[in-house]
Amino acid sequence: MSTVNALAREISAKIVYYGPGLSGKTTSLQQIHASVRPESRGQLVSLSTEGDRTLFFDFLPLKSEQVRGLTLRLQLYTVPGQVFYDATRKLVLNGADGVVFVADSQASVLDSNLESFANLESNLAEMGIDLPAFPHVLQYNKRDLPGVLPVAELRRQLNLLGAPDFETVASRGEGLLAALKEITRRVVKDLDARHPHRAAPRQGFSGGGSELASRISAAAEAPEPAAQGVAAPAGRPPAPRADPSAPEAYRDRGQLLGLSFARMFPGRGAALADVEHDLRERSYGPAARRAAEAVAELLAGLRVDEAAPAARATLLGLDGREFLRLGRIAAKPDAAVTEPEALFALHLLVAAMVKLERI
Ligand SMILES: Nc1nc2c(ncn2[C@@H]2O[C@H](COP(=O)(O)OP(=O)(O)OP(=O)(O)O)[C@@H](O)[C@H]2O)c(=O)[nH]1
Ligand SMILES: [Mg+2]
Repeated sequence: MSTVNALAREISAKIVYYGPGLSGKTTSLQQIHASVRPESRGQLVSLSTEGDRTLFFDFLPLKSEQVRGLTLRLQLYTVPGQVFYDATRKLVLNGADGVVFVADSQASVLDSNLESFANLESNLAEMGIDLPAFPHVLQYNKRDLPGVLPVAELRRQLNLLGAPDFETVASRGEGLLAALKEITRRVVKDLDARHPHRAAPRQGFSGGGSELASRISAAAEAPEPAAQGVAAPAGRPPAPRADPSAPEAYRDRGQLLGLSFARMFPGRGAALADVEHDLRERSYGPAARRAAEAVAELLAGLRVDEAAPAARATLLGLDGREFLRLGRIAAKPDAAVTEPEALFALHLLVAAMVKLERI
């Protein structure tokens, strides 16, 4: 799930590599890892594999420095392609901001590609997401093998929505960064459309100031495909995606079961309810970032001359050290944020709201 953390001035987005078994998803992440500078990448983590086969997922965090002080963090995941791991695929897909579908170009596996693409569509639909309006691109992989299907045929069979598509040879790293660059562009544009009041991170990409983006551009050997009529993601309403399978109590975040600080602030507790929702879902990283973002917004709304957020926090009566700690927690990678830290973030948001009420 994408988040904007105004406090740490960073945006984080999740991109999932989806496709049938052995199509080259893990290889794609391995080669991306190998071709990005060490400063811009984290460790490639492969959770539970059996030989070549992914049993859970691979994870690769990437970071890009932005010109105007905004950092873009990408979290790349792969799903296990084998048909019987559908529950795991759903878990990994949950909260994705964009998908790279990795098809195997060999004629003998066309049916597996079609089955996997249909599986992607239905799993997204279960999460309340409509693929035509969701950022996605395709890789036609293994172009180095003899006798693969022509691209026109793959396009006709798999790319009915006219998404950007790329010929790739994942094992040699060819075409991967072009595909990654395009999905990133689409995800950021989509995020922009859903949070129009936020700072636009696209500047880093178009201006060439982003380390990752410029490396991606430099290494992108395939020309960008002509516009193929994908429905503009900007058409999606700026609302959080609903999960129709979620229990009723969670669907409406204002109606959380049990204890909720959000009820202290009738009509103004939406952000707080979102943090509490994340905590209940054990999404501690997003909870902490959301809380930090909400605190930053509260501080930004203070009518005082003081510009620095830390100074504003102190003026509001927040503990300066606690405020700094919140920033540090929110800047951590999702997986590193613990429950006590996320609860601390919630505490600080509640404290800020309580203090603001007294002004
Ligand atoms: N010739 C060729 N082989 C490739 C290419 N990409 C991947 N492979 C090989 O295909 C096999 C499967 O690749 P993986 O990346 O493990 O496939 P996967 O999609 O992660 O598979 P699952 O984890 O089972 O879903 C490996 O032996 C790779 O070396 C390619 O572009 N060309
Ligand atoms: Mg794999």
